[in-house]
Amino acid sequence: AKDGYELWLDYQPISNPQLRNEVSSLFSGVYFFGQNPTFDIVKKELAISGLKLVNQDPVFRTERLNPTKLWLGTREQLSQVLGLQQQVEIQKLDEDGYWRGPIDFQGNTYYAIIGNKPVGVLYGVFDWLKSIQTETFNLKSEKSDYPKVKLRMLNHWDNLDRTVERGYAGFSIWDWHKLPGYIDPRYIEYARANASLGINAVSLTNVNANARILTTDFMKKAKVLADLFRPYGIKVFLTARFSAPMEIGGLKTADPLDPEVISFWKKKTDEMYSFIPDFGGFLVKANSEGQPGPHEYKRTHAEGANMLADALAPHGGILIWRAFVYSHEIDEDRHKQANLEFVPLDGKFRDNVIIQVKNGAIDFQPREPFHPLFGAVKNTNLGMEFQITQEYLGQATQLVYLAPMWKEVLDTKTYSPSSNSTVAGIVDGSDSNQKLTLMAGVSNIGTDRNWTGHLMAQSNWFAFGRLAWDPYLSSEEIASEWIKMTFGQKPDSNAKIKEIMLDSHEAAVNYMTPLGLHHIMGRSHHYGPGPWVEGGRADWTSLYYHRADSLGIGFDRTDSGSNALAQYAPEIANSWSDPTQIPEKYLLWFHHLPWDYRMKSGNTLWNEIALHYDQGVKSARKMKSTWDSLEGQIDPERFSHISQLLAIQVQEAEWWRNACLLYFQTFSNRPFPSEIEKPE
Ligand code: GCW
Repeated sequence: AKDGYELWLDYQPISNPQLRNEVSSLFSGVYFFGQNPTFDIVKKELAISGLKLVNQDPVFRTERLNPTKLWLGTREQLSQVLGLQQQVEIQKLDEDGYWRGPIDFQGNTYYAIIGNKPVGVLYGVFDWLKSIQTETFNLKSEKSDYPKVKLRMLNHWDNLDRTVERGYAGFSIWDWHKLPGYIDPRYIEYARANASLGINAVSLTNVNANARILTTDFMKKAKVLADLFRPYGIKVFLTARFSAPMEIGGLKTADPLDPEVISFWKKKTDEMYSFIPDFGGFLVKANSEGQPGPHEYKRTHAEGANMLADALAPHGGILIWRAFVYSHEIDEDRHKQANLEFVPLDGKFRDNVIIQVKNGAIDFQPREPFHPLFGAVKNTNLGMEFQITQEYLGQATQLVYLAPMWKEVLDTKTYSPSSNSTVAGIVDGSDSNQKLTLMAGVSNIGTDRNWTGHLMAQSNWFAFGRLAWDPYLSSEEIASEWIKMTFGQKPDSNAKIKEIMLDSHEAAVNYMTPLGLHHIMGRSHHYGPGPWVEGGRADWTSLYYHRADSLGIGFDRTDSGSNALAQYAPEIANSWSDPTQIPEKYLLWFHHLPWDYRMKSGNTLWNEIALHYDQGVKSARKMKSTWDSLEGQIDPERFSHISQLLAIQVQEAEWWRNACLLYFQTFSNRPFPSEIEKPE
């Protein structure tokens, strides 16, 4: 049954006869120029794919010359058969890069897949298999590629008891209870899927961390996973709870400048490396949402982070410190807090520290302007944190393809450090010159048979991996790849699936939070509308964010309000301060405007809001009807799974529209435009 367990690695039989012949011939003579654990994995992948694609076991030869057809190895291993020029070209690719293409040698032509390191061979093989699945493989042409970002990382928010914070696909796949003795086969499938995208790092545990993960017993468990993942090129990171010295170390303080605390972390880190010699490092959430941190001891984020970074440095480890910090004491506008705390520390972090910044300043909203830290610091390594799990985007019930949302942020010009800089350029180092680069995605993976709850949410795991590899790919090409790899070569239905995916994010923004509205979801679960949520901590209420009153709606972040806009480069601050110049999709994020404010369309703001909500519902219905038109063209299991979920999505789009419009109408006191379906 097509239940989604195979992800995008469900190699469908090749029907194109020429392609089939070519691939079959390559599988008939495979030669590896060396041996190592990563090549063993490549062999396994060739065995799985050969059988499925061309119904043939690969033949592994011990002789490198004819009748061998497919050559695999590192640049160094192949040096005797490669021209000098070619070796230089391959060496120029990043250490994780690969080259594949035909090589003429002593009168014969071989197809070679070459990496600078064994993992590059693995990446090259996955790319080659993808080209077969997407029918773009050309035996005669060359292809080379390398990742633009160094650390391409999943962040699991998985607790040790297997619950998952903001997880909607079952329990955690890490069975800590049965580790280290029992190895769930799923660990391997997980590593394979990540390696197929080039993901090379995972943080296994929740950023709301439990100090027990740093005890010897748990290190032994984590070691098993690290050993399994190593040949796939994946490094393990763990979250470090800042108060661990008190909780598991018996100390009275966690002050980062205290010698006993320093020595606790040094010993813990050394112990970690005794189990996992290539341990990636720690990921830390500190002084945010009640998590412990250096501020308790009047120390800065830099003092906290550097202390841990120093413990990791002798082992080559990396310390990732999150910029998602907020507390009412710092500023009334939560939007400003990360910059207020981190900009003064620019240049004070060690070289092996990366500050991991969410894509926007509030919190993974359906649409956010980019985080103003990008461009505001010059001497600090910044990494991107995206959320793959759809906390604020219908969770695992709604189909929302997230690549367009991520691309919107990555492509935005920051105008700093230079006038051409973009967020992507800062993240990949091309505009920021930073060497240590990171893109992290908060995982949407769980024990559900299809991994992600909603089968279509697999595309978000996939898209994250692809963008971490290359932030300049387009949402559209990523969608095309994923659809072909997931549903096979069916041009008509694939075009429709792509249309659904590419429309889905704008649809969700329209029926949830159009025109810059944000954080108006139900309290704490963040599912469904809750613009009326009030009471308790101000920045956890909806009124704080939408500020609707009888005069108008929106959060004034210009200089007449919180002036968060001043945290952006002047080019942005100036144009976005003007409601007629700011892209209207961000309007109410930065401006409080009267209900009768005239939009570019000529409509009043109130009518425009209503039209957007209504458009969101219409788009959701269209997604559903387009999908339903595919009945009979998609296997019944996946057809029905997605069709049923889309039916819920339509209902929920109506729920969002009706709830928000009826609620906002109590302030606007205006009728709905006649074109829209009357909310009730
Ligand atoms: O998005 C919010 C979530 C919290 C999460 C926090 C964070 C891990 O609602 O569940 O906690 O962000 O990113 O730290």
